[in-house]
Amino acid sequence: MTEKPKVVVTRKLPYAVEARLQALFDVKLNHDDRPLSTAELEVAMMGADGLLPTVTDAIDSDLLNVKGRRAGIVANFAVGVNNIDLAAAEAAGVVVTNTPGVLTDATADIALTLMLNVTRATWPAENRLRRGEWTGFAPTAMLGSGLQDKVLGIIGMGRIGQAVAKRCHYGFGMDVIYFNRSPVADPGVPAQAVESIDAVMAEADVISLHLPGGANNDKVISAARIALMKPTAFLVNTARGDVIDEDALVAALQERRIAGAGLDVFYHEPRVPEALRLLDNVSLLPHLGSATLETRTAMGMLAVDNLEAHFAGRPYPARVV
Ligand code: 8YV
Repeated sequence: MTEKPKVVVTRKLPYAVEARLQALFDVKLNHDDRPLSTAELEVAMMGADGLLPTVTDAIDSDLLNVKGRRAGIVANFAVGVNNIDLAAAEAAGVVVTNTPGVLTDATADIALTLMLNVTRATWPAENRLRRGEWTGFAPTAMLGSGLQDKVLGIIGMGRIGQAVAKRCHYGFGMDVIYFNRSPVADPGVPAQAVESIDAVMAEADVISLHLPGGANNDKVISAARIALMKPTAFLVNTARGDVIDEDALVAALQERRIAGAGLDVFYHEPRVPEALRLLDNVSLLPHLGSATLETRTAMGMLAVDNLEAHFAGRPYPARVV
């Protein structure tokens, strides 16, 4: 009997995924579910044929070039690959795969959750109720803003951007504008492409970000761009924290230069600035975009499909490098 390929899994995964991994590979599971140290990741790269990391594992050039590296594939448990140095992977001849498609709906749902939370100001209202401070119905108290007929601006009209646009247009009667760096043949929803990020920032009532993180988009939503927003506009981010200049956003929110923000991702996760946590015009979630059992299972299964294809020499379902 030929030996099974050895795979290291950096975090605890849904049961069905771990069961399949165990059936297919000689697998080291991480049941403590604590992030591996750099030294542990190095050992994994040297001793295993493949690695199944999450976005919290930094797969950098040192790791990809560690002396005696055996791993030929990094099958990321995420659609985002900003935790991996792709150029270094390519140079080192390491295959990188991801999990697109399967988390589109779950992430779009969280964007809508944040959008509704922040436009309807549900958090301060619920907080008031929980503190026992609700004194009863009042016609002018705790008023939010409606979404109907407002302009949704999408920055990054890929799968998740389109899924958010569909929900907002067909579900809430919003008009959609978007910016995408390359033309989108069919956004799947009536939507108007605009020429720049600045145009979205200036024209939209609710802006939802769906662009990749990493060096190319670092703080692309800059202080200057935040300053273009209407004072009545809201910003929603379910993409990556590093696409926003977080300090500039906090300042704009504190000074009420914009109406509010809904954030699922942060610049230095899991650290969320205290200044942000103290604001009542924000809704904050701890990176829940793909956090359903169904979605995390589907992500794991796709990562396993990628590993299986690698070791069988078949085409990869989702290869990035
Ligand atoms: C993941 C995500 O759950 O896929 C992504 O890019 O941001 C989330 O869906 C998370 O990154 C864990 O790897």
